[in-house]
Amino acid sequence: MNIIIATHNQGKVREMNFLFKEFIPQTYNINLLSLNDNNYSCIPEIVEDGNSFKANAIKKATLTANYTEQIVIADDSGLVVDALNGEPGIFSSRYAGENATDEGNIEKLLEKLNNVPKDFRTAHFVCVIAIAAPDNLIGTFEGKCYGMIGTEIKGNNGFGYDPVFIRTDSGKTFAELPHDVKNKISHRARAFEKASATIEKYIK
Ligand code: ITT
Repeated sequence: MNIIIATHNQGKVREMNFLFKEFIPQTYNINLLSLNDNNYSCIPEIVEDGNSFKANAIKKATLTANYTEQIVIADDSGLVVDALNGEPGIFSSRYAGENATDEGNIEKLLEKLNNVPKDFRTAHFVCVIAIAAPDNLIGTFEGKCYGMIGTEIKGNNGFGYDPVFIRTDSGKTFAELPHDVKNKISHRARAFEKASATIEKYIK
C-alpha cells in the first residue's frame, strides 16, 4: 500500500521512514512516497498561509490527499524560541527569506540571539502531523521537544536547526546525536507515536 508524505523536505522524509519502521509493524508492507517522487512532482505548490502549525499541516494533508487520491501524512513543524517571542515558529523554513537555506536561517537566529545569555536561550520544537484521505481529514497529532539554542553550530546529522538545538540532558545538539537517538525523543517522534494507532487503523 502507498502512503504519501506530503513534503519536499528530505530531512523529514528520512525521519518519517525511520519512524514508520519504529512504530508500524513491518508486516503491513507500506510503500512510503514523498512529493519528491516523480509521480507527484506535478502537484501544485501548497501555499502555507495558515496561522498555526495545525492549520498548515491540515492544509498540506487534505489538498495532497484530494490531488493524489491516496492516504497522506503531512508534517508541519518548526522551532519556537522564548527570547524571540516564539520566532521563527511557523516561519521556520523561511526565516531568512523565501529561498532561505538551513545555514541562512541558523545565521539569522544566532544573530538575533547574539546578546541573549545562556539561561534565556530556551526553545522547543513543535511538530503537528495531519493524516488525510480524499475528502476526509482523519486526525492531527502534536509533539514537542524542549532544549536550548547554542551559540555556534555543532554536528553534521539531521537538518534544519539541529546544529544549534541543544538537549540539556546530554548537552549535545540534535546534529551531534545519532539519528536513532534524535528519532526517539524528537517532536516528530512524539507526534508520530500518538498518530501510529490511527495510521495502523487505516492501513489494515
Ligand atoms: P514541507 O512544507 O515541504 O514539509 P518545509 O521544510 O517547508 O517542508 P515546514 O514548513 O514544516 O516544512 O517547516 C519546517 C522547518 O522547521 C524546517 O524547514 C526546519 O527549518 C525546521 N524544523 C522542523 N523540524 C525540524 C527538526 O527535526 N530539526 C531541525 N529543524 C526542524
